[in-house]
Amino acid sequence: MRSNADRGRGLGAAAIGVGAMGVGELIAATRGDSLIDAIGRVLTDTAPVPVVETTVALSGKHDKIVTRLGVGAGAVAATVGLGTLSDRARTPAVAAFGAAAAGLGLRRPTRSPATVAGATVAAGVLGIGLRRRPRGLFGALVWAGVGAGLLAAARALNRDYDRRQDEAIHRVGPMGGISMVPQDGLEDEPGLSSLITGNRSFYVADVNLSPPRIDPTRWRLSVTGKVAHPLRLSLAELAADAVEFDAVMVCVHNRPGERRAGNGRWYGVPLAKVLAHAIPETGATRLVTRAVDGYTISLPVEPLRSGAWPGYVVIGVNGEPLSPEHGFPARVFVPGLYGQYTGAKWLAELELTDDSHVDYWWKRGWTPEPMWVTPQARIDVTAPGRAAAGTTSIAGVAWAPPHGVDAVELRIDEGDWRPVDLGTEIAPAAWRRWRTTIELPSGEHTVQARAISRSGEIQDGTPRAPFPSGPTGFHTVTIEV
Ligand SMILES: Nc1nc2c(c(=O)[nH]1)N[C@H]1C(S)=C(S)[C@@H](COP(=O)(O)O)O[C@H]1N2
Ligand SMILES: [Mo]
Repeated sequence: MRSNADRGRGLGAAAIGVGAMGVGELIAATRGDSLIDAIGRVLTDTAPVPVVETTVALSGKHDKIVTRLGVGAGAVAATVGLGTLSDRARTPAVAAFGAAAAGLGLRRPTRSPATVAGATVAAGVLGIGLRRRPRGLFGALVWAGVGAGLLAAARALNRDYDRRQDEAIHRVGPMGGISMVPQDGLEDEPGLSSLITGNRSFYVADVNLSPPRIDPTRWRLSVTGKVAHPLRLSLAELAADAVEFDAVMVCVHNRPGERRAGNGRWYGVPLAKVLAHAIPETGATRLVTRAVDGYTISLPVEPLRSGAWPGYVVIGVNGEPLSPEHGFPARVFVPGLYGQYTGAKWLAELELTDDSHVDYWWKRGWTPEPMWVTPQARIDVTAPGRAAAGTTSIAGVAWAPPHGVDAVELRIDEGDWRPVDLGTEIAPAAWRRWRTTIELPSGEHTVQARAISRSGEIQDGTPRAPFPSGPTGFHTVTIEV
């Protein structure tokens, strides 16, 4: 049985854990880095796929906060464990713990001396704290309180770095411009998603806990590997060749009805153009898109070079530079491919290589070849019809990039599929809004929507989880009339 003394020791050790974490985090934050985020990234990269998939499914858009809290809880649990060891056994265990954490700061290419220092000092504080143990509840409160204060200070320091990054992005100035706000004729439908998703409401999906910060004046895009003309391109050089295009980006985790999809007016340089400048050598079959932190997604060279897949180095969206979360200063986007396969945000390098390259998601068990987004319709609105009493207004968005949406159909209570009215198509690769008004007998009804692509693909209604080849199923909404 656990005695009160045991419980007190556990609490004391947990408090020391919070204190040590605060010290480590503050030291890392003096350089805008974070020990917690470094640990979180390693967990994301190495956790078993079912754990990652469950976290993504349950935490929705709060995945990053949930991961951070998990790291904090794990670190505190580890200190409680260390606290149960004898003094002799604990010293090497704390040292190993510290060395492992410090090792994260050495990971290339994002090496962070501040993270190494933070982890080392935190381990020292932990060792000393566990040896001398706070006396009673008061001691524990002091450790925990100081730790929490240091964590808050670290957060404030990091916010300051974020603010400076925002200012640097602001100085870049506009990137393209929505000269004409596109319209599709469904502007008067309350509750319907906007035709163009705002930059602030655009979903964020990546393996980083916080976006890398990049100085746009020093940043260059390197085009390397099997090319006759290696290139180093500045943001201004890219902007000189950029064009605007409308397209929906969809995360492979987007189950029917979810909001991990956004429609943007993007600004970018066609990859065919970049490749024409670089001149791939024979044997250059893969284009590796590499982020500043080493993350890679690769694409086949041939269809990009010929333009069969219209890919872009994107440097702006909706008239602005990319935001930090969405990959500033540049990312690769091939409309029609799931976000996970479409190319890296925070782009550092385009490397032309052969088929021996193995991508991040491939290592994680996902289908290795680039996967195309399947047609999907989402129901945004089910509301009493405004035109006549007893009617119901149903509206939503649908996508089938790159071919375009040919039709959206609804069925009520698993009856026959009936077509709905479509908004004007702004581009085949963009999402298309739709709406209809129906009359329903009072009672409870299920409404389902499906999209049909211009290439003739009909949305598959079989419910299927995203891993490993993308989700299928219908968005199903229950309404009470
Ligand atoms: N460097 C980098 N690029 C990345 C990712 C990532 O984890 N790291 N995630 C990809 C995934 S899974 C998606 S869905 C899109 C999301 O882009 P968004 O966050 O701008 O919506 O970015 C892609 N590019
Ligand atoms: Mo994704």
